[in-house]
Amino acid sequence: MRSEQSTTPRPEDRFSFGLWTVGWTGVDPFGLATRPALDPWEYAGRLAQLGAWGITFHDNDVFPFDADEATKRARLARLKAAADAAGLVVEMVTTNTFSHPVFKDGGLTSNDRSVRRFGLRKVLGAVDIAIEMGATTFVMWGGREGAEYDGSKDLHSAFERYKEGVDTVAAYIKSTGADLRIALEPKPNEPRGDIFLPTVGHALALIAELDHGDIVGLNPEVGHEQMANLNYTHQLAQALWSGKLFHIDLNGQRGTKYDQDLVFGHGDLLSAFFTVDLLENGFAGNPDAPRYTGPRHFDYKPSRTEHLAGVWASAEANMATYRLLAQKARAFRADPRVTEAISYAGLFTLAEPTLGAGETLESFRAADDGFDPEVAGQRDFGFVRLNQLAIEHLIG
Ligand SMILES: [Mn+2]
Repeated sequence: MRSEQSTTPRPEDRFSFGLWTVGWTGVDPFGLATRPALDPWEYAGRLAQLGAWGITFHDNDVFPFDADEATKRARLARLKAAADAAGLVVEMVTTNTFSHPVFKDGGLTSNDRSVRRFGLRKVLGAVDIAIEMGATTFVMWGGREGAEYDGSKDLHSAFERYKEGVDTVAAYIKSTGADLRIALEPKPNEPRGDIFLPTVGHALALIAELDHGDIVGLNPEVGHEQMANLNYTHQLAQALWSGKLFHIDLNGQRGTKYDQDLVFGHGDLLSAFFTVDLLENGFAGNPDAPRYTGPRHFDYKPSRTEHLAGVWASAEANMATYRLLAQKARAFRADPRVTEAISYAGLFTLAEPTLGAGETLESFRAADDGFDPEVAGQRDFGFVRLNQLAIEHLIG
């Protein structure tokens, strides 16, 4: 039963928003701004009124690229004071290494070494801000780290420089003793033709090569994975399994097209249901498996057709949709028909190791399990019935 109570956000939901989300004025490659720009503390205050628990920002969401030190300090202090007064947590800070023309070929992997040195200093400066704000996650989205032309980069050197950059930032964070971890955010393309670390899997592979990879994990975004035609819930699952799901960016995307940044659930709703099911209920066949415990962070854009009333309505829509899906996912798991269907489908037996405890490879290969492939081939898994139960809970 839908009620006002059921969609009202609560602090324990830990909903957070980037200031650049509600702060997007609607500028796109084809059109001018459709809304006025407010000050960052105005967005923060409004998000708190709507029931958000936290905010996040890029350095240049708060002060201009060319701001002097006094301006930076004044604007950061004003935002922090507004957040504190509203009871908002600044849970994540990140760096803008994509807007200014200097970053047109990347911040950490530009072919121009002087740009890389400038970019790395800017990222380290944002780490200082993150620590000052008490943030626990530092996102690195390398939106301009990439290429349009295969001949324009020595790709081996590009990966070396990406590793050097992330390792330098991670080592600096460790040297400060701050409770802060890096979360890499994969994206396949846009703004570059091909962005390095296009998917969760690519980012995990880079992390495995780092000297300081222990404090480096992932910030997977719904739309970024779906732009690559990948299954977002699977990407979250593998990051969790790897102990690397540090942060999430929730939004909506409809298939393999430009980055839409729709409200969460306004793209692939069934995928959003199973994403929330994983986040709220954990893995269905293995209650002891790792769970995501971080904020529910939204990285969306209010469509440029909306004015300010629509901006606030769309921010509320993210939280309401999440809460509705969480209620439905809980009801789904509590349904005895679902428990039976999950068991019938074999999810619990997948948790059992394939080899027996202490079983040697020699005895395993010689063993006669009495297995009959013709009989096993006739097994019915009931996956469709299980999926239909999800549909019934989702739209019923
Ligand atoms: Mn994002």
